[in-house]
Amino acid sequence: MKRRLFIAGNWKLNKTAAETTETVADLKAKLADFNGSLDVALFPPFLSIAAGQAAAAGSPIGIGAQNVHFAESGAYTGELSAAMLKEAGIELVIIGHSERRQYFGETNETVNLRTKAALAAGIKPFVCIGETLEEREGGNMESVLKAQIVEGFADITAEQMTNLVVAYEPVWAIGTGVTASPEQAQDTHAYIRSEFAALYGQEVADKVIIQYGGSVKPANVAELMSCEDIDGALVGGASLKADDFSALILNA
Ligand code: G2H
Repeated sequence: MKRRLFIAGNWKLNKTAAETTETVADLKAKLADFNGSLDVALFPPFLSIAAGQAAAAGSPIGIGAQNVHFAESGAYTGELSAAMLKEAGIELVIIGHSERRQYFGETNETVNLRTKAALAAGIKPFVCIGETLEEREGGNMESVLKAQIVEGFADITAEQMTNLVVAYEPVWAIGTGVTASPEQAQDTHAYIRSEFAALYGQEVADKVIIQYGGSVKPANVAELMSCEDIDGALVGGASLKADDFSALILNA
């Protein structure tokens, strides 16, 4: 069963509001004849989101945030709550990207708390999982992914699983230009889906959208998307220019 693809662009710490307006307007124009056969979203930095929303209005491009805190309010300097995102019209959020795990102390537990807070507010989480090169080469890939799934998705209901997106991003393929081969990616996606089947049953697991992320480009997207268990892409570098991202969407 092939699920509806979701192609999303994670802009990370790139693009001011003015640059966001320009790029989204350009992308919207380039997608004027897009047939809407898949879902598309961009995740600009927080302060560029409003510009992205305004520029994307009337287009199929969703605009989301790159993080959300789990508390409703309190002494959490620098964080934003799910209610604040929702009030700003944000309905999509990335949670637990490997850069958050690597540089900002994000753990499976905090990923789980953030995911539950987003879902409770009616915001669709894009929950990132993935192993490092050391973990893969050490033979620990499956145990690392399993812990990320069991701990990161604890208390998430079967119904909620069909309202979120999982992004599998092998850390060794992020921003490095190295992409997992379609076979490597498919094998790992199938493993991830089997872990969701163990937790929720095959019927639910078959509905879970699992994106691939890590150096996805216009030239390799079609082959990756043709794999049975790959349901979209979380794209970094190749989402920054409208030319590249529109080509990637149209090639998917
Ligand atoms: C992985 C990906 C986007 P890139 O981080 O989330 O980035 O496509 O640049 O490897």
